[in-house]
Amino acid sequence: MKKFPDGFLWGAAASAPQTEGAALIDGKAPTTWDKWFEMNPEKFYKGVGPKDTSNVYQQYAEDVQLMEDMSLNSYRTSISWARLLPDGKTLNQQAVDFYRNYFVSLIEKGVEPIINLFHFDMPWWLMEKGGWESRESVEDFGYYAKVAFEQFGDLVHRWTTFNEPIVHVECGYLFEFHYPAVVDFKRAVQVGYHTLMAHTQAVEEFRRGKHTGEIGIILNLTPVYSKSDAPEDIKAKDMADALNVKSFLDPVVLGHFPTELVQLLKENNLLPATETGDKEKLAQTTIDFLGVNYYQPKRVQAVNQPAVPAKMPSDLYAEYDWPEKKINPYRGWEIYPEALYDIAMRIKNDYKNIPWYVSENGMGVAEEERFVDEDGVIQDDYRIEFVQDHLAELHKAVEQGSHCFGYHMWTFVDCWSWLNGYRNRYGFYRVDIENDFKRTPKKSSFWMKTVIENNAID
Ligand code: BGP
Repeated sequence: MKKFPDGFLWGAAASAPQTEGAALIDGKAPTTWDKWFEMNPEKFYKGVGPKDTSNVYQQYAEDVQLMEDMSLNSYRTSISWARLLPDGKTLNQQAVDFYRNYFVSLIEKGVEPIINLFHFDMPWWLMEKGGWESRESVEDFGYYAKVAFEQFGDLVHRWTTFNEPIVHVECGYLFEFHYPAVVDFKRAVQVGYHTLMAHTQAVEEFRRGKHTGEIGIILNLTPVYSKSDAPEDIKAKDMADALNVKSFLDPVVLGHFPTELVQLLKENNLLPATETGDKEKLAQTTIDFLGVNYYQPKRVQAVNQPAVPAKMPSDLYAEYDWPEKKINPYRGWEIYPEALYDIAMRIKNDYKNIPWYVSENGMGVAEEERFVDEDGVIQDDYRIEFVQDHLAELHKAVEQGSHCFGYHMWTFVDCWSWLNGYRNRYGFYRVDIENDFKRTPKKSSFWMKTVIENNAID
């Protein structure tokens, strides 16, 4: 048996916009997702938008009971900014009541709520004034964070500011997967910069309010591997790493930007507009703990014909299709558990061995109904193998001193996922969206319960 440390957090992660539903009731204002769906429903897989998602707004009590049945001791979700403060200023009491009831019911079942503030769900009123492109977003986010800490600080002791901030930067301003779907490297950098400053503002509010507990951020630390040891491939890897990993990791943990990133942005005319005092603020707001989402690594090689200045990240490095890679055939993503060990040791060696946890890991499967047996249970042995292999790598790193305090799967009940809708299923529980959102356990939920109760894997 490979034992994990006492008190290890075992749980699952989700987000408000992907699970709550109730998109436009009880005072909630629209987000970019609600509006985008209204404008272009055909962009969303099978035309399923953010309106219902997994109906957690109505069914959270049932889910919390299932979490207790599965012996989960923690659960991460987010607050919807547009629900809590529909116009950015006025507190929506119905939202306060909903979240307080939700968090209390988790706590009563022995499940610690870890609460995130922003998971790609920009309120529409803020988008209309430029979203993260506008410097005003920093103050607006700080105010929202302050209100959230005041309203729920007695119930929540682990807060995170953002989930995968690089994703709304690249998906919204480079790759057209999120609204406003523009393609502009310079604007993307500015959006990233303001997001980071909004994070520092929230950390400052948390500490100023003398709230108990800890504050952190959730980053997708996609490790980058180069095709070869040739200097040009290594250079491509370093650029990809500076843009995708160090860009957020260094400032939040070390309190400053990596010099190679500043240099890279300078050379390509991509430096963002800043304000006096930003640097000092970064240095003063380093985090207490880190959440790490890991799905698959990034493999890169040098580009054939670099464009100077770079118009897109693909002018700086090219994706590399590693011939030996193992693929999840049901989602197309690479499966490479060894990267979790590499991440863990990098945090230990280069990032002050800061306390961290796996805030998302998981295996998406398209058309998962095909694995249902005659009793209605999805036989997801592929997911069990996936988790087992990742936990083995994590365990090795913990044995070697990496300060990892938990492991969360994406996700608890199948949930809606942006333009992908319900295409890729990740949950321990299947959700039947055509049948009153009925939850049915998958085989992995029984297996995971044993892991949790033993605090160990075989
Ligand atoms: C992560 C996000 C989640 C979720 C997950 C699965 O990056 O934090 O919100 O969407 O990816 O993604 P997908 O459903 O596209 O497979």
